[in-house]
Amino acid sequence: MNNFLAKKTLVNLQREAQILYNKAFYCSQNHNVLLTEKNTQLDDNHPCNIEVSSDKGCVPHDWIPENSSLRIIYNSSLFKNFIQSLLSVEKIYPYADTLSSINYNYYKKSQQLGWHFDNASFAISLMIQSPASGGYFQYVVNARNIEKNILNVQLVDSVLKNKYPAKELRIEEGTLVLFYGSNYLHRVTPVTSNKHRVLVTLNYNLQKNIELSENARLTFFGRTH
Ligand SMILES: O=C(O)CCC(=O)C(=O)O
Ligand SMILES: [Fe+2]
Repeated sequence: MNNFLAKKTLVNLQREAQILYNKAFYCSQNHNVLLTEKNTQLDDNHPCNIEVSSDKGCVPHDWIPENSSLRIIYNSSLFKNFIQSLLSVEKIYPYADTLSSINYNYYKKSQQLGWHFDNASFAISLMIQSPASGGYFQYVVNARNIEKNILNVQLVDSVLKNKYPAKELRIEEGTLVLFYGSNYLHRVTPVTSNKHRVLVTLNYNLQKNIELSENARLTFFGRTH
């Protein structure tokens, strides 16, 4: 959804992102598309064992200012109702830990996110600053059906070998993006401009009192609380 943010809000959030920029924790890791440990039952070059790399900076929820527009959007019944009806779910809940609900993500020149499926079933993000070049969001729909425990291994294989024409979004600043992260294979291509990419993820759960695992918090935020 283009122009989800009003121009004035976008400008304020770009300023907020700039102020928080040096609070970001940078993580760089290799992982497979499933974000799991290596499966020793399978070959090293099986698509589920092939490693790709990801590196980005993250500012966790507890750094988001109390009066930030992001908190207003995130907590708003109007916004939550909209998401609930889109997803056809009863209710969505914030994370129970202090770090995981709203996150700023920073991708500097050459940083990227390798091909993966999310653990969370749906992803909601707001583009705050688009890079001048690179940093494109690419995706392949229906590469997995997690509800039925089906993975299209051949499709994943051809995507990883760059033999499949993935769809690409050049997301404009102020755009809200929603996708089924656990069923869409997706990545962010390396940023190639000095202007970095800044994106906010708005993270909810379908159940109450869910925390992101301590391991994941350490990886992405550099601390557990
Ligand atoms: O930055 C994006 O556009 C996507 C982010 C993403 O896929 C993730 O954080 O898992
Ligand atoms: Fe993702």
